[in-house]
Amino acid sequence: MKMLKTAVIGVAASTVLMTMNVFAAEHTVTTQGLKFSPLVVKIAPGDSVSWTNMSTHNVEMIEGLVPEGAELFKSEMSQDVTHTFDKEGIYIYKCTPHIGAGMGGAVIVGNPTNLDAIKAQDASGGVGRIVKKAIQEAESM
Ligand SMILES: [Cu+2]
Repeated sequence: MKMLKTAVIGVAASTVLMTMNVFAAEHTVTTQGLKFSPLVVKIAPGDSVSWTNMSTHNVEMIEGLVPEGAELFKSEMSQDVTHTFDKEGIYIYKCTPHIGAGMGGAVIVGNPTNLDAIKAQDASGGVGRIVKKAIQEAESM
């Protein structure tokens, strides 16, 4: 009887998880030296990205380089972190202490709805190089 009860609870729990997000996937970005790899990840709305090996790093979304109305997510230093992206568009982020060395990356969620807005920002330096890569990826979709 105990086994049956456990099985019933198990089925109920997995049904809840499936109802929440049937197709959600989790993607991983790993730091290698002062780089995020992969530099650009393409995901579907509702998917998550996990940043790992964050020894002396963090993730900070850059104002004006995320979809309008999207949260300006910033993670704790030196902590692995997972973030779920619901709003479509391109998100450019930096590692706060290492953006001078060009450490940052991009997440493209669904369609790159804010491509024109990001081009209009005319970002330069370390951020500019990340933006250029993200635009290349977005235009090849
Ligand atoms: Cu860093």
